[in-house]
Amino acid sequence: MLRNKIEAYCQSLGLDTIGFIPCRRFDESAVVFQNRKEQGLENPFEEGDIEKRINPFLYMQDGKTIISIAFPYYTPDENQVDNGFSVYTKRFDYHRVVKSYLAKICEYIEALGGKALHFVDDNHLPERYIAYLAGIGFIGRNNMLITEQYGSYVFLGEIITNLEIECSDVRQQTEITQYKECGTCYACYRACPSKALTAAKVNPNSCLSYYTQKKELTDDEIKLLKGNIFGCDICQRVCKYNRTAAPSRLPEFAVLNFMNQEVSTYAAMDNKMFKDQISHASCGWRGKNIIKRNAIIHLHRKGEDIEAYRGDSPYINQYIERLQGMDTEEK
Ligand code: B12
Repeated sequence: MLRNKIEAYCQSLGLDTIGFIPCRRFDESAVVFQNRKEQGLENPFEEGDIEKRINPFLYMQDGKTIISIAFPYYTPDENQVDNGFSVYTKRFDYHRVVKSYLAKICEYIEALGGKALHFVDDNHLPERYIAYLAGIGFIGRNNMLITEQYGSYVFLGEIITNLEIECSDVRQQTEITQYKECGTCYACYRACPSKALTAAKVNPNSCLSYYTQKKELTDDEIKLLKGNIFGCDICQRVCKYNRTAAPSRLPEFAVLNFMNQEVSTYAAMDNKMFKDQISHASCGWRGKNIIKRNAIIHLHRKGEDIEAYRGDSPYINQYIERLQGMDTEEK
């Protein structure tokens, strides 16, 4: 059976959380995306054109099956410095790592006689929804796709193929927002400092992860950053399903030494350090100055003198001046 062959090949690469759904339009998602748009909940990093988000045939006209694959990335490491970088940013750029695995699986599918296209984050399809339908995991109140084995510390990648492959059991869409697996646990709602997660709505525009990536921050947003330099894991750290998460077996996701340094190193980062090191990590795509700015905010919050980090960049200097007139200190 094709499915067994593909699963066995993925297993040989160390990937064991895989699901298959028929390739179809996600018309039911259009309503969800339209409602969010109207409520001002669409995030600037999301695709605004709904058709591109719900129609996989735009990417492969004769697509028959979508394969969803989870890529575990958490590795416990006693020597980790808590420096404000979220778990995923301390590793090699996941787009590149995940793509390298998906490209091998596509080659395998092509050898079986099919066409195959792979995606990670670079398509506009709803990756969590697809993973949910494919049985990879469930959606938690923290909005994360949570797997049984690895908790929520997984990236999601997909392959569209024109091969007809036996699919996973169809899951009920209505169950998504019932959060059955979370039960009476509301730890993430309580922990989220900016109340991006509440019973009323999930608002990605007030997610701290988004603040760390935003070009311009208001004073309130600066005060709320809570020491995060890139990404935010607060809602994942408090999740009970992550307490027992199995470590990733993918060697590419080992912690990078250059992402495990003291905060002052990033506040003082020059172009060479960015180019040779940081640009290769998952936060690299956002450029040097946003990371540098957030590191300086982190130090100011700790009560440190940030004057020494002034340099050639008007953007950084302007943030230093603003911070010097503000009280951001950790209370
Ligand atoms: C934009 C974006 C962000 C934005 C907005 C996040 C958000 N809450 O939507 C920001 C920058 C804030 C962000 C943060 C993070 N992100 Co992000 N992000 C994306 C991106 C590019 C699009 C997400 C999107 O469309 N959001 C809109 C909302 C509505 O969709 P969603 O929550 O992703 O999925 C829901 C809808 O699709 C809905 N849905 C769709 N159709 C239908 C139909 C019906 C009937 C129903 C009921 C529901 C439904 O069901 C899903 C579950 O609720 C995806 C990649 C992708 N193409 O999907 C990665 C992605 C979601 N991010 C990812 C990660 C890892 C993160 C962070 C953990 C990084 C970090 N440490 O800071 C945080 C997590 C924050 C959080 N708690 O959600 C992973 C998630 C992996 C996982 N296990 O869930 C993804 C899938 C990237 C990847 N390829 O691995 N992200």
